[in-house]
Amino acid sequence: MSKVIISCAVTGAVHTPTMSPHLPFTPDDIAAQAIEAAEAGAAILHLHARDPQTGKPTADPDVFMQFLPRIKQGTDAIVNITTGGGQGMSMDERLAAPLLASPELCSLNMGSMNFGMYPMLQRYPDFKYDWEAAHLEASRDWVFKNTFKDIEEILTRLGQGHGTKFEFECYDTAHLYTLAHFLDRKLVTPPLFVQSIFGILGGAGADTENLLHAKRIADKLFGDDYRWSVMAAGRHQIPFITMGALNGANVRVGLEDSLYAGKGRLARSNAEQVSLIRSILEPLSLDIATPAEARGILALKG
Ligand code: KMH
Ligand code: ZN
Repeated sequence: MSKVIISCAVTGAVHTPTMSPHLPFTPDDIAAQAIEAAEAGAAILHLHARDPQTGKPTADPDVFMQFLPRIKQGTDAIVNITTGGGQGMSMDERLAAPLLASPELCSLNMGSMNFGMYPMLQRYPDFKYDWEAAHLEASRDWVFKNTFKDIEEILTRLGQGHGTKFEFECYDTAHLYTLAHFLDRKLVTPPLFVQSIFGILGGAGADTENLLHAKRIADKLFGDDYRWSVMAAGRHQIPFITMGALNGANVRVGLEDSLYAGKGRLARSNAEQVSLIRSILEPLSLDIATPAEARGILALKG
């Protein structure tokens, strides 16, 4: 059985500082938590940047450059930079840091969709920073835009231009068919790293049927040409990725996807979630891939 690659999505652009004191947002904290997550067993570090003063998601490449070199120096883990960015960011903004850093891996969202964060407003009556409530509220009328043209631009500029490979973010079965379309056009090269995502409002729900269906369709479309990974939002994170791993998937954890490490208990760090999934998978005889092994499995440029 192939080893399991653990990805860790360190901070993202969904959660806000009031939701957890452990959500890293300064360059120091992002670097420290990323390195600690790699030491705990994450082979891939998925990274967004945030304004160092307020924690608001930013696409500013200067901010990325305040933590990327430190992470590179402090770990051998694979760096994966977001191309999804956050609400209100243009394609040029979303591509600025990836084009500058030319990482081995970037996220690539496989379709436009609603991305609902506004239900979280009900749980947090008092926000520390002005932008937080507005950020959640704005998701009511925001389309996460990833058109065919956008996807093609990312594949051409980053993929062909820099040899970057992708974590293909598939929020529903339709996105697998879009990926198959780009495979037909030879704009993507196997092995494809397919991230099946469950539990985002606007995407497929966290139901076991969806997980199994995603695998069935991916098997049908890609055969041996893909490496599967699973992530799920909020409380679904650990149960869902465990089910995924038992069905042959790699897994993604991190505070981007869930702030918790157990029922009602905030994760104190990204590393805690990495250790938690390790402590579940290893007794099931699922071995964890090192960064070097993950590079081989995903055929990254290294
Ligand atoms: N926020 C996650 C559901 C990206 O950064 O491009 C998926 C993600 C997308 O990480
Ligand atoms: Zn992300």
